[in-house]
Amino acid sequence: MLRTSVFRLLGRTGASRLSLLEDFGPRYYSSGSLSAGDDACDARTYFTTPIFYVNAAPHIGHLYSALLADALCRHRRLRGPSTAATRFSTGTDEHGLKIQQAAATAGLAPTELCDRVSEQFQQLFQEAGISCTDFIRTTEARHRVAVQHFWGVLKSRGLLYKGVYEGWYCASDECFLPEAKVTQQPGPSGDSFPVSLESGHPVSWTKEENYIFRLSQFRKPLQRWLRGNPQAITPEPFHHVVLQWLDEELPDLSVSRRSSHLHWGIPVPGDDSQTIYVWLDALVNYLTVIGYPNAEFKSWWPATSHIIGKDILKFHAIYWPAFLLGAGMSPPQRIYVHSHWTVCGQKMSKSLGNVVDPRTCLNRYTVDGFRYFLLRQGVPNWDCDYYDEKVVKLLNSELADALGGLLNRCTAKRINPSETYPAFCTTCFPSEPGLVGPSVRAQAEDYALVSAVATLPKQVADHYDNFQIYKALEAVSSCVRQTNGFVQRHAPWKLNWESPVDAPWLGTVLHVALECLRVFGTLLQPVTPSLADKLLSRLGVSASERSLGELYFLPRFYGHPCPFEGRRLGPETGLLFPRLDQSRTWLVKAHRT
Ligand code: ME8
Repeated sequence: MLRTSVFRLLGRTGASRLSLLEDFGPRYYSSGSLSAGDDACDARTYFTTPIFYVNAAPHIGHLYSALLADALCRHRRLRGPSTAATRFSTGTDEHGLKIQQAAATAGLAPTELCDRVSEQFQQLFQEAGISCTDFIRTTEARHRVAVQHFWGVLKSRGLLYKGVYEGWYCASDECFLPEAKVTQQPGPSGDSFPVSLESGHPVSWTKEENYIFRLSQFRKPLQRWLRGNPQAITPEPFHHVVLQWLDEELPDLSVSRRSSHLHWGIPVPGDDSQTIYVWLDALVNYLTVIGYPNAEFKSWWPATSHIIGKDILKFHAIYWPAFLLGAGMSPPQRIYVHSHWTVCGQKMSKSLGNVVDPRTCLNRYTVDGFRYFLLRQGVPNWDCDYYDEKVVKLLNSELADALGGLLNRCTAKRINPSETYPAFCTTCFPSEPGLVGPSVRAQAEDYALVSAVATLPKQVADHYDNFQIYKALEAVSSCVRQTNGFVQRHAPWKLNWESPVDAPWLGTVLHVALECLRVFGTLLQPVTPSLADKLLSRLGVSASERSLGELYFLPRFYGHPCPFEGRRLGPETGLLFPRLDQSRTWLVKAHRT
């Protein structure tokens, strides 16, 4: 649609055409709505990942959660106006029965286990380039203060009462389950034991006097919130699921456990015989990070985007907004939900021995390679299957061959001996398509390429807004293919710099291809930061020219000066992404045996 409109615009003649280009051209090709002046971008945004349980080492699913948040946050920063407008937190969830039991099984004090595994998450995230501004551990003193304060607010508003809770509890998922969500599973010796229908984890019967939260009061307010904010939960199917849950009965929720049973947690203020329910404790981390209960937290709340996996949707989309409403606060602005990674068709689990270690993957496929793979192949709406052959195939075809090959073709010394950004010739490639003349060389497909790349930043931003990062990468990849087709079609290696006829067109072909590469490099920064840096540095694009607000694609085509024309290319001539050897694909097979 945009392509048609720009052609309509370009189709006008004479002075009016020029003034229209002045008025509208730059907005069209500079990804106008993505730039610094944009209202949405002036506002602050606070991105969060879930905080990760420390009962076991991180796996690729955890890294995926963090990468999605990282890419969203980096993309938001690219839109400007300044990185100070974003905050990005992650951390570890260290209390509760699950951790208490894991420490006992490992023969460790809970603090020892927490320190050890929390450190593994921090190391992984550092290695993977997760650009978080905050890392929180729920065992920190600041968090205890925040949770106990939040509890006090709920109590003072009459939302907590003492009552007897009787029912199933799943320690692995740290949740209560109604009878209908429990089934019997046959054990190895023929006897059966009760498990959660959803997760398959064992459950046990509990009967305790606890503090209970009046969750049932919040069914209607939650429905109103979701119906009034259709984008609150993205992708849409998850929004729909939550509304369906809210059509059912919403019983009150037990929010504490007897301390004699659960000692590893935050005590209920004024009642040491009870420990605060780990999910209430964990969810408040999002407030602790931004300074709650001090008033400073208000500058970041509720401008919050939570990134979560589908298994913890109920906690974030029902319990958390209900707690917040109960405390007199607004629910978070957005909840982005993703699905899970399976391995060779199976759920990842310690007992199956198929857990994929993300640090091994980062070493094997490089940080940028593995980031690209997870974000390009991970689809939020459905589970995705991991196996090594898939990684090698994708990275070789899209990063090494298509993108790396394109860069190499346009910058290699034999084709670009002056190693500069060549000039664009408006006579060879006039802005009006369909012109004929002896020096006109551009063809219809070339105009299609320019139009596709010009609209790419907006398309990518829309995909980010809809939490479809894989579609953003698919769109970039498709434009890379189109650009390779452009270079192939005009075979610059057959043109001669010495010929006055060939030279302007040869320069134009390279100029257009480099401009496309500049757009790809800019748009890939949130996903493959080092690779994008290498690409942009090779093109001679300085650090201050890499934001979306600065992305004036192919200005010469639109009648504007191009700051890159004649500029020297960067000195780094190495491969952008080295091809991977198929024989490196034994990681998952090794796990399977
Ligand atoms: O749930 N594929 O922590 P967690 C993709 N502590 N994502 C996966 C996955 C997989 N195979 N397995 C897990 C918790 N995840 C709580 C959160 S937040 C206040 C408290 C994702 O370590 C999962 O969906 O079990 C979740 O988003 C995240 O990893 C943390 O899971």
